[in-house]
Amino acid sequence: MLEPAKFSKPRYDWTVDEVLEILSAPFMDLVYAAATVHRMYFDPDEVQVSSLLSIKTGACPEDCKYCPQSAWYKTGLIKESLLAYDTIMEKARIAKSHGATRFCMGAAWRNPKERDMAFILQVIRGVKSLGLETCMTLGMLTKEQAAELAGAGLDYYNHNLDTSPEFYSQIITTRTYEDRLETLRYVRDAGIKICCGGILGMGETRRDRASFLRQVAMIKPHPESVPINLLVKVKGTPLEKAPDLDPFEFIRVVATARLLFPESYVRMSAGREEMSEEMQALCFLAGANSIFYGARLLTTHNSGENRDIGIFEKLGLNRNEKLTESDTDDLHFIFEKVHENAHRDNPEHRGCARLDQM
Ligand code: SAM
Ligand code: DTB
Ligand code: SF4
Repeated sequence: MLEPAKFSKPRYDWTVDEVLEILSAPFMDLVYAAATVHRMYFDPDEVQVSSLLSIKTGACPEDCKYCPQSAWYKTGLIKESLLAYDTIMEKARIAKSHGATRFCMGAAWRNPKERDMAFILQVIRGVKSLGLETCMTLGMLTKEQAAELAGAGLDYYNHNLDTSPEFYSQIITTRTYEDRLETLRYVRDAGIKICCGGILGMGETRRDRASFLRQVAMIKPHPESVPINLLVKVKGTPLEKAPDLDPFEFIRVVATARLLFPESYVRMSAGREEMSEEMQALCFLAGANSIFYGARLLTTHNSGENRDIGIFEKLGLNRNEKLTESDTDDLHFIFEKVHENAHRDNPEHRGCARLDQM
């Protein structure tokens, strides 16, 4: 039997075998222990809600085999240069007015260029002035860039280890695991909170999943936020035909993450569109307490907002929040409008396929 009290304090010295043992415990035992530990630090009826925006889309030089934004694969994605400041602010305002407390911005870069930094810092200050927490994911950083982001008040930096060190080279060859760890060190040293997790369902073994979790758990102190993504299989990427992951395996990883990271937010990140309501409920029970809310993730569909409201209502989550169905209809409409305008304003996008669909 897993003893919940053994997980009440963060540990940084787990071995892969120990994590594998937790991950492989009888399912009910594992979920019960995770739910118990969840209650030690969090209100189990509260789920943190973040909103995600791609501020620079596609044409990324990295070869991450899961990613629709990599320039190496033909995914039909329309690339977009950096969005305008006003467009980003408009989307942040909408996200806030509809219940998001954190605004996460992603750029399809290997790393930010020096010439882009002033703009990025302006965006951080602007979004923060709305009273939102800010999160960015821009790729690898130098020590100096991390300090600049911290100076502008960035709250979180998302940089995922993605998988185990053993499996990593089958997924990405253009940067190393150590590169990722180095950026995470710079982020932490600069005083920015870390959001660091990975992707499940890329063909990795259970041992890889244990080894990945252990790597994240060696970051001291633990990342404040641990996103667990289920691979979104995008046509044209090398992983488009990856075998489906058993939903119970995903829940096991969420529960194990809750046990290893008792004080951190564990986010059910990409892939919720493919998950049943019951599976998501089990993830919440097993300690997931953060989601992305909104029509889109970065470039792919998110789980529908109306569906999320339904799940929240059925489970009695966030009872004091103001997410209503009419709100989300507005939200969806406004998001589409903003996106359409962003396209029309950009000469490169006139006549592009996405405009025709709008
Ligand atoms: N380029 C930056 C980087 O890689 O750090 C930031 C953006 S990148 C899209 C952010 C994260 O999204 C990746 O680390 C990966 O974990 C996740 N991601 C990308 N494509 C995904 C997919 N198809 N399914 C699930 N997660 C994905
Ligand atoms: C994270 O771990 N997942 C988010 C966020 N961090 C930036 C991104 C998910 C991307 C899913 C594929 C897409 O929409 O392009
Ligand atoms: Fe580029 Fe990030 Fe996608 Fe990798 S995950 S291809 S670095 S956008």
